[in-house]
Amino acid sequence: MTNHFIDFKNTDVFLMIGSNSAENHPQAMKWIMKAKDKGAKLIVADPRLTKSAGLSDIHARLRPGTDIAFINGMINYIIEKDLYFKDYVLNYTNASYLVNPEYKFEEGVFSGLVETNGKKSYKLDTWMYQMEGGDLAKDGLKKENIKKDPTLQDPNCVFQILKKHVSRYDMKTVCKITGMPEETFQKACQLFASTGKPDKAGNVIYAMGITQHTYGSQNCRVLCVLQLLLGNIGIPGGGVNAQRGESNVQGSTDFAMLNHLLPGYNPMIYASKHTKLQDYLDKDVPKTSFWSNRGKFLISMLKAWYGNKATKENDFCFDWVPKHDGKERSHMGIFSEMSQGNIKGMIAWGQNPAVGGPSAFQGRKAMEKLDWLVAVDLFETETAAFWHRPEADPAKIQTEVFFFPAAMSYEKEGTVINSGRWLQFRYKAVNPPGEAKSDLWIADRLFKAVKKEYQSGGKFPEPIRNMVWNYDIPGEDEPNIDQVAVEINGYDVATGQVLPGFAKLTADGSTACGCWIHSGYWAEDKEAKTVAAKRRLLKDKSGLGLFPQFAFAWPANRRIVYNRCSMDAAGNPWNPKKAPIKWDALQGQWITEDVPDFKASDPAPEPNGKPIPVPPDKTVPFLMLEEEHARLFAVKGVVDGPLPEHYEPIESPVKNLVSRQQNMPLTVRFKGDFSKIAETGSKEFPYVGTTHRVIEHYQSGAVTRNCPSLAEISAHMFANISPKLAQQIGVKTGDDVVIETVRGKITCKVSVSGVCVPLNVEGKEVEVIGMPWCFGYMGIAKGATANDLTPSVGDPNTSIPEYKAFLCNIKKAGREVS
Ligand SMILES: Nc1nc2c(c(=O)[nH]1)N[C@H]1C(S)=C(S)[C@@H](COP(=O)(O)OP(=O)(O)OC[C@H]3O[C@@H](n4cnc5c(=O)[nH]c(N)nc54)[C@H](O)[C@@H]3O)O[C@H]1N2
Ligand SMILES: Nc1nc2c(c(=O)[nH]1)N[C@H]1C(S)=C(S)[C@@H](COP(=O)(O)OP(=O)(O)OC[C@H]3O[C@@H](n4cnc5c(=O)[nH]c(N)nc54)[C@H](O)[C@@H]3O)O[C@H]1N2
Ligand SMILES: [Mo]
Repeated sequence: MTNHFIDFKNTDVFLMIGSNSAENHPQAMKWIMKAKDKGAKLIVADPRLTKSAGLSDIHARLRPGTDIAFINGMINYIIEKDLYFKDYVLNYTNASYLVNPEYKFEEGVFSGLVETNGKKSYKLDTWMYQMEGGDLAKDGLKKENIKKDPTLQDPNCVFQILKKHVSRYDMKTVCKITGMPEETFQKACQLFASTGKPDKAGNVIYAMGITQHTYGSQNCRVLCVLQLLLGNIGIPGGGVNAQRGESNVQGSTDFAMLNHLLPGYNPMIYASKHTKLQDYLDKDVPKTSFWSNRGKFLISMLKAWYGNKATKENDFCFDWVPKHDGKERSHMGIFSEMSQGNIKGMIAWGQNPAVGGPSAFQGRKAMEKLDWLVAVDLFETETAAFWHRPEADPAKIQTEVFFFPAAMSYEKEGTVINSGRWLQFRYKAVNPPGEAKSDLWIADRLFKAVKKEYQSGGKFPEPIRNMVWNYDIPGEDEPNIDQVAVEINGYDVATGQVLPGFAKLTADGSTACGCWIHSGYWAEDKEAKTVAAKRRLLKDKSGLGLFPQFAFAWPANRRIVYNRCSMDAAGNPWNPKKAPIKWDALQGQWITEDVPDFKASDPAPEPNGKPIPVPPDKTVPFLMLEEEHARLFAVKGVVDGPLPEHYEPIESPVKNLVSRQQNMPLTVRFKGDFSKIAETGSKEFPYVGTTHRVIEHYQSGAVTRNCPSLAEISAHMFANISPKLAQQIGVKTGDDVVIETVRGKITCKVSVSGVCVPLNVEGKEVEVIGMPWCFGYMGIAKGATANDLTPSVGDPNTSIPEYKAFLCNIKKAGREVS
């Protein structure tokens, strides 16, 4: 999130899109309702009438997978009616930048599309700016060197390119694609566009309805473009706010539980391009902007991992880090390899892919190819139990399965990071039952056992033997969690002293830091008499809900990122009533309630001298980007297009109306067991299926389906269908139905209500079927797994699967599915 939950109270209009906060993020909903009590309005864009939609002012019902059409249409409305925030757009975005005249967009395809060895990708050179002066290779995207047209009239300027691009998304076209009534579309546009004024805040809240598509990243991008045009980023009550998932999923991505990242969102090291440290510094450390510090973060991370062994002479042991081989190593990539017998063993640590993964039926079959499986979990999940699942013959499965019982979050201490980037330490409430141990304990013993094996040799023992691993407390069973925290936070190598924040990190090996963005969370707050992550001071001087001494918000305890944009160029707040920061021109100083997201002062010229304030005209709005202006047009950063464009989901009932390019050209696809896709407009599978969560169950349901009370109140797998479809197939609520896709079929109960209704898409009625994906064959409440139906195709930037839109058929159980 750019902002945070409490900040929602400052919002005037919410656009909740592809997120059902009332069920899945009740704390967010609490603050939304507080804002609503003060007159805020809520738009919910969702194919289903969710609990959130039930609380909305406008329910913008749309067909799954058509969000880009909807939002591009809204952007077109805003530009046509001149409702964008001009000062903001001109001063804080790249609207005025001129783009290479070779840039082209034709029939859904951007210039630069190439195909090598059957794999499509974009060459990015035609998406680049026109440069004047400077040397792109040497200076990077320095904004002074980029040609601009501040009148925004040049046909090659970003604003005109965007305007032309979205002009194809007129109301009629958008409504035909999305199935949204014109009146609803117009009302939603009007209401959200009203936040393009300096004193109004519009807030975009999104989640899995946006990301789980083959163009999920572009779905997120289009929301950013919208918010930039309305001047809604960096302001209280504004922002683009991803409602993250499991309570600590923010923490897991911060720590790079993703195959293409290192901790703190540094790019992964690739065998093909990084043979030595200098390659990384040359190729992946930008020449300008804040990220020019990346080398300090990487080297400090290597020091944290390899300690005294990491020296300048040996590239800080850069060579010891395992290198990515450039292949598809996401969840789907791994399961595809597994199905081909290329993976010997798997540790399923706090995950349940037998229920949660796409094409789960094929996924469970792939697991049979493993020699061994370790499950670290609270319960015997469907994954741990895959070898005795209903459809399998245990006698034929050779996989050796180990189960490590783990402690639940309340049974151990540690930090959890929420969607608002707050790191909060939690104490243990109760002891874990039986033999269950904390995940840290399990990791500690596992590492020590592996290290022991390497004492007698091994292929490449140095990184294992020399890894810093100093978490023992004499006489104690549990490893020293404080020591882990110090390593993550960063310390001075010579003195061992905890660092106050990432500004102190160096590239010379004198500092160590496991995850630079968290640096500062373990620093002492003298007033609170504890470290930042443990403090709970309820002080909110601004009244904006910033609570700067409650927990720690990464980076640098900043509560609202890009907060330079909450003021005009001269440092006057757009909305004086809601001002986290302002420039006091008389005194020549910044008055700050939040940590400035810009360089507010220069270091003192002499020891003990006061820092010198940097005046407003010397500050930049988006210091994380090389050009320091936000990208309406993305010259880099995404691989699949500089502007968001509507494509159909891989499985769709209709042809793409805006171009001849039916699908995202770079879609990640798989062969063999994971390749099955229904054809466009399939007669066999005429309905659009989508999956969602329910308040009673958590994720794959391992935790909640094992909880007797929750298992009782939500005991059955079901599908929501419209009354019209129910009549057509002859069912009523509670009947059993069979739902089938090209990949498999499931049997479940049907729920007939107005949650799903047919949508009028391109002149024909399209039925939507909604299914929760939380059921499986273990636990107290059992039910069919929706993921047996979902396709294994993914977004080219993130490889996230397309869980939210696919083709299916439905029949009353007992009748043949044709
Ligand atoms: N009770 C409960 N809370 C949870 C979880 C849980 O399992 N149970 N899971 C946690 C996790 S890990 C996550 S990631 C979050 C997820 O939180 P959400 O994203 O809110 O969860 P979903 O219900 O999967 O999807 C949200 C909505 O997207 C809609 N949708 C489907 N397709 C589309 C589309 O193409 N466009 C649009 N605009 N909407 C679409 C669905 O109808 C659904 O209402 O929730 C977290 N919180
Ligand atoms: N069709 C469809 N599929 C989806 C989604 C969707 O919207 N639609 N959403 C996707 C999303 S957003 C997500 S996040 C994934 C989730 O997919 P998974 O992560 O595979 O599913 P979970 O059920 O969250 O699995 C977490 C497991 O961790 C265990 N656990 C809980 N606490 C602890 C602990 O402290 N230590 C250990 N070791 N174990 C613990 C639980 O018992 C559970 O078995 O599913 C994805 N799958
Ligand atoms: Mo998630």
